[in-house]
Amino acid sequence: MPICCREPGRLAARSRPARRSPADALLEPRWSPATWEAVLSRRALITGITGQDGSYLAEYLTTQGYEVFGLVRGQQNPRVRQLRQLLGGVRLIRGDLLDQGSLISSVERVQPDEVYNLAAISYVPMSWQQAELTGEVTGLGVLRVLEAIRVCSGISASRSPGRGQIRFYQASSSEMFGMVRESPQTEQTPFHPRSPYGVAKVYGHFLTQNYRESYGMFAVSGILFNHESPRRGAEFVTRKISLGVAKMKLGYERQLRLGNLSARRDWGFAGDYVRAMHLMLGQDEPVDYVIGTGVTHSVEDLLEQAFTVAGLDWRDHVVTDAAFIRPAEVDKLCADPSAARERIGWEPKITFEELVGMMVEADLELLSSGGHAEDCFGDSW
Ligand code: NDP
Ligand code: GDR
Repeated sequence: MPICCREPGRLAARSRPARRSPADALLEPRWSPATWEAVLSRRALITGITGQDGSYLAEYLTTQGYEVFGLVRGQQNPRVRQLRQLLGGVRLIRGDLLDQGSLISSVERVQPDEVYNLAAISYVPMSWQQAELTGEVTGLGVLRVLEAIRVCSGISASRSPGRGQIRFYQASSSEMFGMVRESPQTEQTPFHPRSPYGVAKVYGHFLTQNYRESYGMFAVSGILFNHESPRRGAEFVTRKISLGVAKMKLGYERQLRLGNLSARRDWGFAGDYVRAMHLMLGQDEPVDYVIGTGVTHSVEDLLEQAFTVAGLDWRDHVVTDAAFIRPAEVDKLCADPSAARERIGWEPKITFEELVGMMVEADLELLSSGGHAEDCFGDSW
């Protein structure tokens, strides 16, 4: 007998947030009337809530009237206190993508309408150092979340989900395109991943598709290109540069050591990209989309822009260091986001120049007030 964790009539029993005005609705993306009705009282479970995207998504869904639950791992996760203080409305649940039981009991307890799987080992160079762990978390972790949803929904090969099924979003990545076969990349571009991280993401991507096809689950993947913000981890190149510029402007450091300056990426603003995740789950049919700006820049362009914001010349400060060169590089990525624009009405609002300016200004402010790189996560909430 299938295990069914969803209480009948739960949605009706829950307290509903106030209805939004028609004027608010005009500002909203293209949702069907059925989606509008359903969204009035929704619960979302986010894995990776302590990460960059998790924080923006939690904020965004809260403004949309959702009850937001976040999965946090570890006994002493340093970000838990920040999360509790700064986004009090979000409820935290202990769980780990390495632990199937914890995911089943999380889904069982929360009984979400939507699950966003953002948790991953997401730093590409680390995936060569800890390839097996990356496979376990970034790859098999997707299987465990999908299984938790399947088991809790009582779905089997012979029993498809009915109305009110849990909708699932998987954080797929442009790293799956790797050594690109065509440019710009669309939903049809074949994958050729160049890192253990990229390979694990391809597994999660195809598994999500497979659960959709095998069990009729509403499971989609957003193939997101690089997106950044003042909350970005300090190990990623945009934040490494914005922090480096701030340190040099304030006289704390004189040199910034980087790897491949000719790599090109399609960089956008994380706050724009979480709207795309939500939109994808609000459609009538589960469809995967490429999400990016359609504009590509090199690391050198990024340096030029960031140092100029602070009135500095990057050539006076940047040193290339072989320690930051990867065993296999992804040379150039550029999205073709036209399907997302035409079918779900998603468009980015922040340009590359605005993004870089925002990051450099935020780090100048952070460091001049005595803060540290990690503080940005909480301070900007
Ligand atoms: P971050 O690296 O900022 O966040 C990763 C999150 O995963 C953290 O909350 C981390 O929690 C959590 N996590 C790591 N391991 C586990 C585990 N074993 N169990 C539970 N949680 C775990 O990533 P982003 O926010 O930038 O990205 C979100 C997702 O989108 C990731 O899957 C990433 O691969 C993907 N992606 C990101 C893009 C980008 O440009 N930002 C582009 C395309 C895809 P903890 O605090 O405990 O470490
Ligand atoms: P990426 O982002 O690998 O694209 O993955 P990252 O910012 O790490 O690198 C972008 C490009 O910059 C080059 N680079 C450097 N990168 C870092 N981190 N540090 C350096 O010193 C440096 N010098 C040059 C890199 O070689 C690379 O070409 C991000 C992550 O968020 C993934 O989780 C996500 O899936 C993809 O974006 C889309």
